[in-house]
Amino acid sequence: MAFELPKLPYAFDALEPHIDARTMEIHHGKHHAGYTNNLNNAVAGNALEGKSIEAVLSGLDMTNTAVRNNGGGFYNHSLFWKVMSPNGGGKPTGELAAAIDSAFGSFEAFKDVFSKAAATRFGSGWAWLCVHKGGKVEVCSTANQDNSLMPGIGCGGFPILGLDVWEHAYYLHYQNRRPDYIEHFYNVINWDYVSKLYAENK
Ligand code: MN3
Repeated sequence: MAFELPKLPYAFDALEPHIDARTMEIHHGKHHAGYTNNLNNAVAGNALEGKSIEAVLSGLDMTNTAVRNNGGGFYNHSLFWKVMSPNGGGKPTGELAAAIDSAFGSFEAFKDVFSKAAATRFGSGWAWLCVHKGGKVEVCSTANQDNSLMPGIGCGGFPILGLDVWEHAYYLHYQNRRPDYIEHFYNVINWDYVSKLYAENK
């Protein structure tokens, strides 16, 4: 069974004004579609074919750049669409809010750490909120399409919130103003979904 590009769970323009429709259209229809096709080509006819994406990434030979880049791209974007919502924004509640307060002191302090991780990632990559077994949360960032499911990333735990800081994610609307894009991201975060991932993977 080949990997399939997941449908966007909302319209291209649903996240405006924070993320513009044209960016969403190209990001999903060209970039994510490209990672998906290239991943399928990279696993076709070898031992990785038919495995789940989680199994592919967690057992990855990191020198296999085609699977590393495209498997990461496939997984990361599949998560990215789901952690955003036109009804998003606000703050987490319940046990995720408590874990964030415990790790960072407050939601505002978490935002500072997460925004800094996203802003200071040089070149292309992602900022993450991850959960460790036991429930502790951690912020980190990775280069390119790497994520914390891959071996030896040094950014532990399961990714429950990811922010794409590749220029293709924001350049049409924000040009070089990555910090503005990061600030607007908080208006579309789907904390209900992030909380669900927290509960399932803590
Ligand atoms: Mn992207």
